[in-house]
Amino acid sequence: MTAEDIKARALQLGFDLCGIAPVGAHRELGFLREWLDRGYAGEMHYLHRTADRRADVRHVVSSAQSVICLGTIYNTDRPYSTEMTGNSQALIARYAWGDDYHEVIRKRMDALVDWMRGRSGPDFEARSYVDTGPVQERVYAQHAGLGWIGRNTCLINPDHGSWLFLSEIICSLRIEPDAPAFDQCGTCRLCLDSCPTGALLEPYVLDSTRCLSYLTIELKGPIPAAQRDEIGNHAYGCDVCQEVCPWNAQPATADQPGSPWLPRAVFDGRSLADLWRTPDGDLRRSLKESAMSRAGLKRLRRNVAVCAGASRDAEALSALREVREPTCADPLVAEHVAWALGQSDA
Ligand code: B12
Ligand code: SF4
Ligand code: SF4
Repeated sequence: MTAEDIKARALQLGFDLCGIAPVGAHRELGFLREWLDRGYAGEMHYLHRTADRRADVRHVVSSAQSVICLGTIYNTDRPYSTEMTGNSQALIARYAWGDDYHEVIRKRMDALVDWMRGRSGPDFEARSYVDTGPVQERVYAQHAGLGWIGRNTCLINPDHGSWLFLSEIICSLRIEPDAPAFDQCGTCRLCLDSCPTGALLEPYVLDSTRCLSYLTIELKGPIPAAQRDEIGNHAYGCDVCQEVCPWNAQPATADQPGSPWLPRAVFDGRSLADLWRTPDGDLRRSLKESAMSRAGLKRLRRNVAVCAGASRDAEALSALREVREPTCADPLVAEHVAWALGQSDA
């Protein structure tokens, strides 16, 4: 089984990119420790707990020789948040619009591992991850030639842009590696200059505690009061530092019929007011098996409430006053509603 055989099979299974990285002490793996020490992980304690394993995939699979890196395009042809005028739309990061990528991609990887196992000896060992494993996915993807880690810290493929899910199979086979991708950011710094919160402190360095993606998705408790105004109408995640990137100016899309990444109706171009007025039951059904299921309904309502206050959108603020679905009474949500209504009076 050659690298070419594996790549051909990966494309047949629905992956858009496949490359092979060797295991090794790649230079970029070393940045994690300092990043954690500076407090940039915020409350994502799991990153501290697993830092030793993240330093090298051989701490995850001791017999590892190669990392098969896979990229899946999730973009669809909806406008970018940076192209929208006004602030009444509920902005939801495009990775979260469709089905839960963890599940969709896990099935494809399982099929690839089974296929490889059928062609390998009894010593074959493999472990596959999509997003949630103790692996610095972008570093291996860069060393597998899938793209480079840009100044916005995202992996950018020169042909497809950065709207890519990454996943990987760490395996015991010695497979011919690809050449690493090289940095093509040049003199550009659009992402750094456009980030609404200044979370990109310097090229390649992101402080999660200032990133809207962290504040609206990862943070479980209240959003710090001092940061609420910066949320604007970003109701779930943020795409700004990728939308402004020239490599995403003519992005590839996954728009074919039946694509799991097409937006669910509830999240497709809806206003903050519409989203808030949607009954809990409908929201729960739409969140089920979507990428947004992780953060859940309360955090979504918390975010929409903050957006209403931060954007001072009159319709969204009226919706906040009128709608009394059960989750609106949750203490976390209610406190953010009170804050938002306070902004309208200010
Ligand atoms: C924690 C995490 C987050 C955190 C922190 C993000 C971050 N930049 O670290 C938060 C919650 C903020 C986040 C946000 C998002 N995430 Co996220 N996240 C992760 C996760 C679980 C770990 C990332 C990690 O290890 N961070 C630690 C720091 C040290 O890494 P880093 O910032 O990437 O820094 C690297 C480089 O910048 C470089 N570097 C650092 N300093 C320097 C200095 C120099 C000089 C050089 C040359 C290089 C360099 O080396 C570092 C090595 O890792 C990965 C999945 C995984 N297991 O890898 C997904 C992952 C990175 N996220 C992903 C996505 C889609 C997002 C969002 C787009 C979601 C959204 N729309 O809201 C945003 C993008 C924000 C952004 N600009 O990164 C994708 C990215 C796909 C891609 N094309 O890159 C991943 C790979 C998940 C996946 N499997 O698809 N995420
Ligand atoms: S995702 Fe948004 S808030 Fe986070 S670094 Fe990028 S532009 Fe800034
Ligand atoms: S916006 Fe410019 S600097 Fe930022 S990642 Fe894209 S090319 Fe690199």
